[in-house]
Amino acid sequence: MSNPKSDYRCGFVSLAGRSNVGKSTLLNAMVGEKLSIVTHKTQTTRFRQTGIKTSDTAQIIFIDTPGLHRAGGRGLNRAMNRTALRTLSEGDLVLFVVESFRWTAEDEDLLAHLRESDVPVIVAANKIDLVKPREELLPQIKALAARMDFREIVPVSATRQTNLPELEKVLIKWLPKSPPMYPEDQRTDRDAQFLASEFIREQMLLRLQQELPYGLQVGIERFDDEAKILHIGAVLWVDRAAHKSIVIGRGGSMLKGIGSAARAVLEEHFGKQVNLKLWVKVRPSWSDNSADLQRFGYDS
Ligand SMILES: Nc1nc2c(ncn2[C@@H]2O[C@H](COP(=O)(O)OP(=O)(O)OP(=O)(O)O)[C@@H](O)[C@H]2O)c(=O)[nH]1
Ligand SMILES: [Mg+2]
Repeated sequence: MSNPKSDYRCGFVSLAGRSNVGKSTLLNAMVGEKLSIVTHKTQTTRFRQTGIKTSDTAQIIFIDTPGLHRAGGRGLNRAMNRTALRTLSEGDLVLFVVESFRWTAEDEDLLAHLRESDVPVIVAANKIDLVKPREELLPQIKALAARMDFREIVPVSATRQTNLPELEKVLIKWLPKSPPMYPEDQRTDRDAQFLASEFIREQMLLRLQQELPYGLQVGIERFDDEAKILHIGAVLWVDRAAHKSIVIGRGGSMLKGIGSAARAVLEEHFGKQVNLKLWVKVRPSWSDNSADLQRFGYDS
């Protein structure tokens, strides 16, 4: 690392918040690279993901988590909530992401956990681009400040990239003094196969309707990185036999659409031609089976 100065700061920032507030969007915007998948649907993030931002003065390691949620008693929901809550105590700081204009019972659930923890909490009041008129923002921030003794509250818009340098400054201020933990050019600690499976799952979430996405899982079976072409073979798991034909679609059209969109994203990310092969398989009720959950990499 080029900067051996003793006042260098480095640490882990856990992103916490209910589903859909914009945690993953914020991670990508802060790191400047798409590492965590984003959709308009709830419960998009299912696994812990990291994003590393390195500058001359600090290295911030963001940990993205599944949104804490009340819905559903399936093993999958419990596993996701476990990941979310465990990550809270893992960080040097918690970045509590909320929608600046909306406070719900699930925000309140998370607040109860944050009150009990010793980790300093900074709030990112996100989606300020949706606050209209703009004068509404100040009372919203005041209402947030009254909920807990947060270290700081920073209004931001992750999609418009508003106020992100300010947020970065605040985070660095609260990080411990430490040399960097990762090489300067490393953006995440997850491997290429994990990213590939997530990019494929993102395209399925975007294309499939309603309940179906929650029973989807992607398993990488082949990942051969040759000089000019990357061969990826993946199984798209569904948890009900009836869902298999939906994912394949009429004459294979849905699967083709998922495949070509995913291939474009993968080629962009890996910077080379991708040969992508997808299969659909049924694993009945995997989302409520602890052995299957473990096999797919969920918190058991
Ligand atoms: N208008 C607006 N939309 C945003 C902003 N940040 C995120 N979004 C949108 O909010 C939706 C959810 O974003 P995500 O980043 O997937 O939210 P998340 O908190 O990671 O959600 P889970 O992974 O389900 O917990 C997406 O449609 C984003 O485009 C923002 O600053 N402004
Ligand atoms: Mg997310």
